[in-house]
Amino acid sequence: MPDAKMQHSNTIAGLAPDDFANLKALEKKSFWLSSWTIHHANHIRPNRDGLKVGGHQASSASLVTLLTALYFHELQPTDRVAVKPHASPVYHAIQYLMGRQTVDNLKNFRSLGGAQSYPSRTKDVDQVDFSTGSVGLGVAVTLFASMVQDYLLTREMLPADEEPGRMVSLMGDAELDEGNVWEAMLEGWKHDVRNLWWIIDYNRQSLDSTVSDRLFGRFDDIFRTTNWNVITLKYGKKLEAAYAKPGGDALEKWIDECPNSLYSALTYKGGKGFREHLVKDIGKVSGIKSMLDEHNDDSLGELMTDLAGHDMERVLEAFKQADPERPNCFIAYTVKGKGMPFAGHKDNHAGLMTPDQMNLFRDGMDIAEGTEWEPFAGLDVDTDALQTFIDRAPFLGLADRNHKARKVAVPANFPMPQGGKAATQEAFGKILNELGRGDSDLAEHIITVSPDVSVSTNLGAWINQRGIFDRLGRADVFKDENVLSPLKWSMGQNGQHIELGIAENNLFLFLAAAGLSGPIFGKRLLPVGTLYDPFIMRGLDALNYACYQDARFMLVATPSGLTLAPEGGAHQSIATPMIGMAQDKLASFDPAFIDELAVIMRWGFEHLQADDGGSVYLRLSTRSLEQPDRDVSTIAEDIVAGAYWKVAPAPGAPLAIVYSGAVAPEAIAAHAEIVEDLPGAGLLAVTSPDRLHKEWGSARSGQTHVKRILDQLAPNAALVTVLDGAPATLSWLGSVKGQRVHPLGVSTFGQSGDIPDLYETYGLDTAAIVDACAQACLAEIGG
Ligand SMILES: Cc1ncc(C[n+]2csc(CCOP(=O)(O)OP(=O)(O)O)c2C)c(N)n1
Ligand SMILES: [Mg+2]
Repeated sequence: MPDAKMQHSNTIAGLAPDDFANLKALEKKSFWLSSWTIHHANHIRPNRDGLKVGGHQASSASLVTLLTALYFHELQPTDRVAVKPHASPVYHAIQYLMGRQTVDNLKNFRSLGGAQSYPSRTKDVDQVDFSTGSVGLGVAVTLFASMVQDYLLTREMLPADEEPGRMVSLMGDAELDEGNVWEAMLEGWKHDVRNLWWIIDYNRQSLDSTVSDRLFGRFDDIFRTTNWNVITLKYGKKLEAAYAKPGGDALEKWIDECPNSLYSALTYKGGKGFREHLVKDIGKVSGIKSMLDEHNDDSLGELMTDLAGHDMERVLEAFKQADPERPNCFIAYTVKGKGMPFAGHKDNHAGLMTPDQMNLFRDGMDIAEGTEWEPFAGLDVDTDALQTFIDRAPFLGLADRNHKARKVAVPANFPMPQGGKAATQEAFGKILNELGRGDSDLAEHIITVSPDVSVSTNLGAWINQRGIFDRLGRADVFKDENVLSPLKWSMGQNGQHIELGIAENNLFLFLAAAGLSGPIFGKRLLPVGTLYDPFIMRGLDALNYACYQDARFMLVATPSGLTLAPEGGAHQSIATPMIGMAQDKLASFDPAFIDELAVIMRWGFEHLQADDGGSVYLRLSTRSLEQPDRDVSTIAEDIVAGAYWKVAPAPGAPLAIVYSGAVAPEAIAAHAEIVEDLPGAGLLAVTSPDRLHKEWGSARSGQTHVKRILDQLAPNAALVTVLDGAPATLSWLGSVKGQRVHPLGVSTFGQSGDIPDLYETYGLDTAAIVDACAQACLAEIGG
């Protein structure tokens, strides 16, 4: 039987020589097109505002070989990729060659409607799998996507005959400085993550300079400690051949020990610089002199920078070493700006070739002037065969990479917790629990997730119903040992709750991945994530990232505000209502009563699925309030639109108290006091400052919900607004009709106390509201 070596003797890294030549041609073309796209945007396209356009030629050059190998050969239709943000031009060039991107978009790179600076799911036309931009986040989201895929696979929600996809991140080495990457790694380890590839573009440079040698020497160890399969792609075939010759050991030792900064500087200087150092350091070692004599400066420079991340054969071989049952980390040594005049220069991050340098570069690429955008200009392979090779790329097997997942039915009537006194947080738990009892479509598709605050955010009952997910299953030791607990904590393959460690970035990145489950995996999930409201700020960039990708999830933030009185200032959120207002693709609500919450949650599960919908943020409270006895259906639409009259004003009334959230009792009490003197005063409940403002802000003219509401007051009426949060959240209401606003709220850090003390201290109590009403009545318009 012929041995494996014999069988493959006619192939290069498993490819027929012609295919390999095609891949090399596409590598050259992707390199050219990405460099040219950036050059065109900066030097050729008219510039109207004088601002630097930018683009990253050096960072793109670094990843050309790896991206070419992946897209034209390695990637399968079910694989999903997050591309290093500043390698966007290479990504778009490759999609162009694959027929998924237009030349016009390349010409318009970084201008309105053109290819985006950083790959974008929502703004690019070429079906980006995961957006990137804020370094570290795109890396980690692949890990959570892999967890989501395992969830779907384990629960038999994906076709059994389909190969699971690999979630691939192509990352810059400096992305490893972002703590969120390590947070994700630890979480992934706990969950036995697999089908995951992180390919590190190890060019040993960041934005400002070269990166520290000390830390980077430890990375592979850290990965291995958490069960990653680490594959290092260090030297290319040319260098390996040189190492096999006399003096090769000394040469290899010299490169291995060369500090990052020196290696980068010499890469920039070229062969001459390397020669000087090699002669000085190891020139006397037998074989080195003849090795140096074999090379002129150019070819010596080529040899010394022959790193494996630029060697197609080595890259293809390395991909074969992946282990599907473990996460894989490829440390691919590369040169930032490889093949460019500023290769290795520490300042090359934003470097652009000058027009003269570009002319030389173009000649070197065998491209005639005027043929710069032609897909196959300057290539010395048969172009028909090349086109066939591209068309055969397995990656293209999925024509539309954005699946259209079916909608999940949302019951018309939602569970409505009853009871005289209740808090919104408690009601949230009850609503989920009620949903969890049944076997509705909705309950099947909800997945809850929390960073170690499941119990304290009231997910306990739901977890008891539906279980914690673990793809391998883990026993509930406390239960097995008969230790009594109201909470079941066994983890199994049918669970619908994902328990994360305390790391809010991980929560939001999980929500991003699970919230994209429909388009990415073809199976819609409705993720509900809980955390304490103030800690939204810990994961804010990841939240923003999730929204930017149009991931759909329900964020339940509780407890919130001063209402969390004994917990002290560090736990009392102030700015979050304004975050909720300003964050795109996130409809935020601050309900006071539990029937409002039920209405909002029902609507929310629809909104999560609407084409023009988005995610939903509920700011809840542990404060127990006396609940109104009413039929909420008559005001359901208003609750969702953002406001309703709790007590309608007399037509043309001079004053209204406007409240949002858990300060309702104080607002109600203050209103009861003032109507004695001002019988027509109104009491307005604002359930969503965000939705109210958004509709008003986007309607340049005409009626809006908030206008209709405020029309009922006098044109010069006073609005005393109050919420347990930043007062600016409601103070804009004065601009709707030009009415006067007296904004109450929390403007300074909280502290421990009980609600009466804190509300008095921060001016949210009944007396403060009544006082503000009195002042408003006394004040002259414009006074
Ligand atoms: C969160 C965040 N902070 C800062 C930046 C600005 N920035 C863009 S790229 C970069 C460094 C990139 O270094 P590396 O990841 O090694 O990529 P390379 O260009 O070397 O391939 C920085 C700091 C960013 N994009 N995101
Ligand atoms: Mg780098």
